[in-house]
Amino acid sequence: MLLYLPLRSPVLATRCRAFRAPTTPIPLRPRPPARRSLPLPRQVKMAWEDMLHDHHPRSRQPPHVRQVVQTLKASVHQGDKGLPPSFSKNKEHLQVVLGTGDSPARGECSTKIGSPDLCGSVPSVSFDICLPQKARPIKLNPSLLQQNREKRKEREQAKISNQNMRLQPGMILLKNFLKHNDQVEIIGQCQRLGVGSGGFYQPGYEDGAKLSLQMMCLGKNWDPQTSLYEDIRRVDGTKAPQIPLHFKKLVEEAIQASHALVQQHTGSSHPVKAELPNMLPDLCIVNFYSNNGKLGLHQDKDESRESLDQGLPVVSFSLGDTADFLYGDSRDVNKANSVRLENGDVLIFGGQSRHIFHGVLRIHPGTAPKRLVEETLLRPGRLNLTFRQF
Ligand SMILES: O=C(O)CCC(=O)C(=O)O
Repeated sequence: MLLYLPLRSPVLATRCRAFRAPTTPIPLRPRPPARRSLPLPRQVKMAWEDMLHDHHPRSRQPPHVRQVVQTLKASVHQGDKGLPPSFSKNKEHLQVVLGTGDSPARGECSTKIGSPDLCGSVPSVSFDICLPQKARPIKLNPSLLQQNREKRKEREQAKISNQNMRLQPGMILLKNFLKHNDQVEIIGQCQRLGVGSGGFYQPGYEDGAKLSLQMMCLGKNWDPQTSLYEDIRRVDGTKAPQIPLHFKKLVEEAIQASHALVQQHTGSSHPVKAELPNMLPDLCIVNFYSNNGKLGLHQDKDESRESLDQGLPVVSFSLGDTADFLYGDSRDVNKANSVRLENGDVLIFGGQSRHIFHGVLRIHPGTAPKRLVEETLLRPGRLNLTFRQF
């Protein structure tokens, strides 16, 4: 905000100039960041320059460039003030931050300007959930000792799957359900889809506030601003990629495993599908949380009336770092229960748990299995996929 003051206060700036010794360099205007590994596209550059010349008439600009200016200005203004701690998924309560905590590292992103005709032109930045290949450390063959250690770890992980839990009616946690090869496959697919059209972006609202995560939707796009599922993403005019068949298969298997667990808990005459109905996913929201990512308490209630009324479950896959997941009957964080979601875990909430308030309180950095990170180059953080049926 050092940059910002002189522009907001032209009178002050003039006075300073009048009283300073002539040799003192006067910071008349801020400069764009000095270290840039990619040239800024022309429109973004124009927008940046326009922001610096706030007081100049903007009528020469087309509306889509004006919108970029507004977005940039919003980040400068609000980045300083801080934001209310939470907003909803329908704007009021999703945890949001401004700034680039979740943005790709410098030099690892590509900036694209969306089509102004389709979307009103907010620039989107493609995000790669994996580090570039060149960052991959040279891998030596593991020693026998290391191999044994890894095998032991895997055996211990397998035991964890016996810790499956029925957290409450309709809410099942399957520990370490996704096997290593499935995890590698999911991360690979999400990476490929995520850097393509309709891939990861940092979603936000018209006032410039952003969610503190990167998001990609499969099947249809979910828009935080409108709370609607749509064919075309409003911010850049792209279509959501399809849900890979392999993902659907894993969802089906997870629901079957949950039914078995419900049966175990409730006895043989209990109709398991009444507690946890079946679901055929046609929507998936993929979130990537970096170390400081979070998501405020909210309900998932933008699916169709029939889907919600029938309590068709949300199936959630967790990969990478561990998260503290909150859930409860109200939006009050202090009254919420907390459960750790670790790499490979699948959480299912349907039936009478379909409308729980839930969110992600924090990510535990460095908790992802080393082997998975080495193999996939997944960035530090957590990948979450939530499948739903519209
Ligand atoms: O990341 C998670 O575990 C939860 C994601 C979520 O609540 C959502 O996408 O609606």
